[in-house]
Amino acid sequence: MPVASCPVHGLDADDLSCSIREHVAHSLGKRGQEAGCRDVATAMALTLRDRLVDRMLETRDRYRESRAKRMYYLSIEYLLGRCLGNNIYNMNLQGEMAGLLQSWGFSLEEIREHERDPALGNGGLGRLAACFLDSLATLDMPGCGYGIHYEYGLFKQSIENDRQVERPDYWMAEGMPLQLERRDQAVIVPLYGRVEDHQGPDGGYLPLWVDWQDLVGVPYDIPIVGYGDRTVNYLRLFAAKSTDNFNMQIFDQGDYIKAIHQKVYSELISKVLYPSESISFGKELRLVQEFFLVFCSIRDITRRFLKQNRNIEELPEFTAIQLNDTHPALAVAELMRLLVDERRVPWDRAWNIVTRTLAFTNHTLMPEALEMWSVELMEKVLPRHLQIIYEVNRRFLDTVRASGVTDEAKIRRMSLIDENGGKQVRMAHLAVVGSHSVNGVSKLHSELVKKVLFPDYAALWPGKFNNKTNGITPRRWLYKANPGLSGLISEAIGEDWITDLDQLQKLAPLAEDPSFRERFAGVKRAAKAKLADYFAKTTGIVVSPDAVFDMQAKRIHEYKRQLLNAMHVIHDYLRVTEDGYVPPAPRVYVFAGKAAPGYFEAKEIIHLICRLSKVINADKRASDWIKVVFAADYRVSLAEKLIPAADVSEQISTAGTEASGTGNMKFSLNGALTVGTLDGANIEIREAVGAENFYLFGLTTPEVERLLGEGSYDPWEYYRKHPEIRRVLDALSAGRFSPDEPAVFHWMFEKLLSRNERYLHLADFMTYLDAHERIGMEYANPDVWMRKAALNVARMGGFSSDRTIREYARDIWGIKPFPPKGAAPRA
Ligand code: T68
Repeated sequence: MPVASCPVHGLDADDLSCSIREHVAHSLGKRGQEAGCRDVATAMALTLRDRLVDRMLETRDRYRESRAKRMYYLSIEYLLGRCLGNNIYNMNLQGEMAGLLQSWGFSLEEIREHERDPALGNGGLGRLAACFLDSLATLDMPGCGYGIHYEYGLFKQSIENDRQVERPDYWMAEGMPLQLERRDQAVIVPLYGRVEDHQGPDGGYLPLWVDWQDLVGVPYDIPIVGYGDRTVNYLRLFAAKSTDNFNMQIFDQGDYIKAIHQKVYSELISKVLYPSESISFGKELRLVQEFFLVFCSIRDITRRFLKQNRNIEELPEFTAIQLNDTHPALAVAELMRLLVDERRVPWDRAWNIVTRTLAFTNHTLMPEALEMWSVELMEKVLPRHLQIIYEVNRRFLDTVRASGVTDEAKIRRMSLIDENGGKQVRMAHLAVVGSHSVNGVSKLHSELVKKVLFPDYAALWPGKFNNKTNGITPRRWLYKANPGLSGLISEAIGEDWITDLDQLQKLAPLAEDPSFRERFAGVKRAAKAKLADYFAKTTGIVVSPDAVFDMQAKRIHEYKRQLLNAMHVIHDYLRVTEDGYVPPAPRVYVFAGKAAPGYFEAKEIIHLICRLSKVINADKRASDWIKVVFAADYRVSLAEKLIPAADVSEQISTAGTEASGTGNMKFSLNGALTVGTLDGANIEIREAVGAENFYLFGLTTPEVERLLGEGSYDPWEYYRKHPEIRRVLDALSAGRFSPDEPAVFHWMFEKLLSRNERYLHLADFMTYLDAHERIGMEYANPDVWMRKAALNVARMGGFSSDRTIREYARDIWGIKPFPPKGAAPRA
């Protein structure tokens, strides 16, 4: 039919008002006066969606006409956070929307609180993917995301009897007005079955994957608008549905029930996000999820490519695919299968296409997180892919041997198949061998990827390995989350920083200006007062905005060392209550984060923090000086409340364990000072903001490696030598914070004093105390403190995800910006 001739939806207040009221009437079926907050929020989202879809079609045409090379980001997780506010800010409609809402008796903030966070991710990896989508669209780059449309996102956390309780997160309970269902582009996904050997029409070997079961992947598109509303890309999430083959012959009730079971199983595939970010799961359903993502995405990508280009051999000229960790690493085998089996491309040429298209990012060094799948399971679920992996391995090991390697131990180490015990496919090796680029996510991490994870590969292909230090989008993490600070910045240096974060440097001279510092301090205090209200409302705990807000917000994990922080809290408390110590400034210790449901130690760390909060907040001798808050259900929208109010950011992982960290960047960009180790991106943050504006402590990575390597770590030595350590550990083990269950934290005492305590808490404890001494002293002098805080903001420009995306685009993807006609490319 002819193209719609109605005008593109307008963006002025009258158009918006008209459209919102239209949606209340015709999409929600309500009269204006019946519409409550939730209805208004939905109608606003639909109103914006109309405009986003116009712009999305325009963007698609623009890319098509320029035959742009595209990048597809494959990630099993996306932590988008709420979309409504973000879209409003990126479209610069906050003034219009706030005005309209006010005239109807609502506020933008209360409306935004009605949106559920889509929490389709665990932590840093999923949030990074979301920041990248924002930057790609802002930079007008042809890049979109592929993922899974989980029905249940990451569990909701509440605290009951001082312990974490998990509840399902049915995030679409109120619908997801922003998404577009694309049933017409559904994909049929084969699984299980077996391979039969046949001869193809060309006489060559033709393996046939037969007797497979199928399910359907239905795409849902979420528009991703860049800042300034110039480009709208999208995130495509696939939901698993059963095929409609119910009209098959059913002979008896048993067959019918079996068929229904099959349907239930199909729909299980996208039912729930696995709730851990640090262990590999080894579960069949997870393997099926990974394949489901890969199959649907590769199908979609090649279908799209073939629509514009007949010659599949040109795929790498027009397509880049980034694998976000190993979860989508089956893409190597699936793209090979599609090329070799379906399109009959000879193996060598197919391999060339695959390796020029794919690139891989590693996000962890933790051995327990490295994915391996048993050969047995893979043979059951993906028989043809297993064959392909074996063939890739055979050819790869031949080339290794041909390059002169004779050391069989080395060949075994490099193999895609681990044969120490039951045979397993090493997904990281598959990803490295099948990609033209392998990157880590901070300078230190990228070095360790070469040295610790893949030394043999790095020797074989030194040019393949590179670094792309993570970044965060300044739109969500400063412009929208912290309107106070962002207003102050724009007043001082204009608005260009929003898309060119290096402009923040212009604030550096202002850090020397007492009147600017005063305004800066005022903004921080206002954010703290607002958070204090939130705490009072949600936890009943009353805190003073004049205290130091000291925060650790991230997943709970032993390597991140929330326990080190908790030990410091105990130390502080005992000093005040037993030694009569008077601190230079009161402190509020804020903790937030979820523990994987099966991770006992992490859950007990939450339990300890909640007990500390109860005991300390109720103790009159301490409560003027120390408060402890555990902010439940950490998620993107809570991060947006916490971060603007932080004075101190705790980035205290054992050196060499945190790949990068991105929370560290968000806090520092919002004017918190970091207390941190030389780990991940902390190192680069410290270089950028200046050593004098960062509280460093702890062992370095080589020192950690030495202690662990030699097995010479002796925690008892620290215990004997330092009365501070003794006092804290003895209090823990004596049940001081758990009088009803006196032995409940004893395991911590034992573990912290065990020779194989991998995270070396006691080795770093005394220098950690020193760093906090300095923090206390310097905070008490607002001139000194606010200068440091302002310099942190001024010098964080390099940590914009725009910078990261430009580096990926230039070094790995070979994609360029395609701004709309007449618009200048971003700086
Ligand atoms: C994080 N990894 C790193 N993993 O821990 C963090 N893992 O240092 C880094 O800044 C961030 O990635 C971004 O690069 C994760 O978040 C996961 O979430 C994850 C999920 C499933 C399985 C394994």
